[in-house]
Amino acid sequence: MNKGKETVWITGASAGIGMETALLLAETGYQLILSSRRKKQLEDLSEKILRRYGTSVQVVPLDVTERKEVEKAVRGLPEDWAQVDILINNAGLAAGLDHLQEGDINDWERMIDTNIKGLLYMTRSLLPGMAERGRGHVVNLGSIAGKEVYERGNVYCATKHAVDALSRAMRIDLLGRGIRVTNIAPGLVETEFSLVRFKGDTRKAKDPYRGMTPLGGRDVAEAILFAITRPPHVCINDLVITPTAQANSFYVKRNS
Ligand code: 8X3
Repeated sequence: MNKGKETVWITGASAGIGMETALLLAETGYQLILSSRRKKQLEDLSEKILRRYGTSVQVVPLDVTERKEVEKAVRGLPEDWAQVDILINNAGLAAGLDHLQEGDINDWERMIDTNIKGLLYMTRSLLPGMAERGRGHVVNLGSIAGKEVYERGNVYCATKHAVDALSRAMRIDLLGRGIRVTNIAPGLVETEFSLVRFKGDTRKAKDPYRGMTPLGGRDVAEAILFAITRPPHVCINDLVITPTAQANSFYVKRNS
């Protein structure tokens, strides 16, 4: 399958789901703009893509929580890359797992700034171009935490509920503009996610995946590829993806 030269901008591309999506989409023939705060990792990924697939990507180091930086990055795209067909709002994180009354307000702000405001800054900057061209696709990385609320998930769950709500809102506001909006809601995916949530505590970070086979970033990347390769009249609204050993946020079958 070769989709030719559609341009895709992936945020949070330096690791996990973002990185796997970048590799899969490069292999499929998309032209990629890759963003993350981590310039070195992006450059390594860009070299790997060039080596493997002979495709050069546009590396845009960017903190999506910085509104002015986002606007400048979009304005500063080279002419050949300026028509972004698909935006994959992947940058996001969970920080902390505490009861609300003990929560760290800095954690809350990081999650709200990245998961909600960062997604909005990117989307607001790229949608006018898509609307003008009458075509485009926004893929938002939600979560099963955007479908249910679990103990200690409070603010993280709230941000992912916001992503879910914004995906639905975009589909309404963009109706008739030829722009598709897909919400991807994964369950347990083994990436840096847990290490970030538990602030580098490797023992705690392994616990959610204990005695079961979680999803990998590639599993989610494949679902994203499915959504963006549907014919233009088909919009995949919402994909909830869990490991077979997970029914929802509350039920996980473990071997030990
Ligand atoms: C990640 C899934 O279950 O850790 O968004 O909230 S979960």
